[in-house]
Amino acid sequence: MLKLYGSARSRASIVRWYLEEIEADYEFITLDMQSGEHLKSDFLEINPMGKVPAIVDGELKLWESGAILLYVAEKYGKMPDSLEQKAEIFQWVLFGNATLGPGIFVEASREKETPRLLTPLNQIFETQPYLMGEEFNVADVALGSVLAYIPMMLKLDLTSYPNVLTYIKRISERPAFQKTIVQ
Ligand SMILES: N[C@@H](CCC(=O)N[C@@H](CS)C(=O)NCC(=O)O)C(=O)O
Repeated sequence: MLKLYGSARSRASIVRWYLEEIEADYEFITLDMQSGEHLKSDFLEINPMGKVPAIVDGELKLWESGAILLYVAEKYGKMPDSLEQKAEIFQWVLFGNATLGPGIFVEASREKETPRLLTPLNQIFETQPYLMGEEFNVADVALGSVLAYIPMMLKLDLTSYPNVLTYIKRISERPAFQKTIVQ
């Protein structure tokens, strides 16, 4: 069974959210990060960077939430068959983790990046309920978790982006989100 390593308030919740969405069998292994369990040799053998989330699935040890989400979607969840459609999912997962997250959560870039990044997202959600159209997929977990963490963690006024707010509400109401994303 797939083992997911993390702690309650960590990015492991994002992977958990997706595992619950697809009703995958997994074991959640809680590391005591306060006492530095993630920096001890047992865990460093899984992720030498000493960060969570990480998974062990058979022989595979994998870390970085985006890479884990894409692997899990391909193996246990739902991925389109065509490379072009897959590539669009890769794009959104990487954008969420590498551009949107740092753009908004790193204070130095927040003021400049928030309107640049949220305006086009607001336009996308004006015409469709999910990132890639009518159907929720793993890209919504990667990008949606970044968006959903904004009101939880920052005092940022999102009223200029009403469709983004509606999207955050829509994904937050999903049972798997409620079960896994700690508020
Ligand atoms: N980009 C990584 C970030 C991983 C990360 O920074 N995880 C934090 C918890 S949310 C962590 O393990 N911090 C412990 C540390 O840096 O010592 C991902 O998305 O997996």
